Amino acid sequence: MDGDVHPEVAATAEAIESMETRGAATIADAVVDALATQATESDADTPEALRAELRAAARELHRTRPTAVSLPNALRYVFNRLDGESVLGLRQSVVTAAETFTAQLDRAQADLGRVGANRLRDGDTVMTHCHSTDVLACIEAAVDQSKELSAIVKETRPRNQGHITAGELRDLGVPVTLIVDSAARRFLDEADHVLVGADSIAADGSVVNKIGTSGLAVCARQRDVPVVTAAQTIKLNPDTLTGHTVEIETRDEAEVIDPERRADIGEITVENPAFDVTPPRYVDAIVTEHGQFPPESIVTLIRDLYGTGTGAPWDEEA
Ligand code: RUB
Repeated sequence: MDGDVHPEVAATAEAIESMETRGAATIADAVVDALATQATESDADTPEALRAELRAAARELHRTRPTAVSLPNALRYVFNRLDGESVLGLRQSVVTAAETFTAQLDRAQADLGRVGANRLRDGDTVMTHCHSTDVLACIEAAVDQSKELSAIVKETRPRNQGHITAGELRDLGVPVTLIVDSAARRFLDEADHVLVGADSIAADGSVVNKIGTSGLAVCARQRDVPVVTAAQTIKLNPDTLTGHTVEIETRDEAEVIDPERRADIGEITVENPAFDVTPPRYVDAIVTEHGQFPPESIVTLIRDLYGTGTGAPWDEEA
């Protein structure tokens, strides 16, 4: 029988569900913290009872954003390290795993940034799509190395996250040219790199990222502009090793068109997929905290980091 879920775990789940806690790394961090709280605050008097509580807590957390790959990756990290014949030992294994995970996460973006910065030369122009903190980390590291860069920033309809990117690049002192998405091909001739983030990376090296990434990548390939994806390894999707596909979230159609305007137009269908899939042949490199990889070789990194066993250990009775 499953044990009680600590109120802080429930609060964390609620914050992720409402997107108050958002972003791959932030979600992952919150999830391992919540498991550590469950372990340390538990009244369980046997290891079996504590394991049941941890599974219940993980299920509560997992149901919030089942398609955010960093969430199950963080849960698996802790569950794969559960160890101990006593309550005390088991509790300590959760706390140690959570601390190690968080410490790795804190280092990952800075390490990734330095790898990505090595690709950028003084005087280069990068084209960006959407808003990715991993991409910004690469540019920031290059700026720290005294490289002068400029940026062409796609506004990224429908939510215009390009505006956030533009502001953050200006804070770094990088000159920014903001363009509408449909001007991307026109401006690719002035770009030395296309730099995008990822929400998820599949075992075949496909990159799931903000809608419009794949069209940009195809145009960039036609123009011989290298496409680089900056993605911490918590974005790697081990489920895709076993043939699972990545679910693409769709968002409210009101993001695309104002409901009144839509009513004026008459009977139409509006689609608003949040992400698209860029096949590996259009991606030159995936930059991670472990180095840069051709997309076709990312499967090896996924196996090294996550093993071949995926599944959901929090659903098991053992
Ligand atoms: C954001 C988006 C970003 C990735 C990577 O889309 O597609 O490129 O999430 O971001 P949305 P990061 O704003 O709709 O979530 O590098 O910060 O993890």
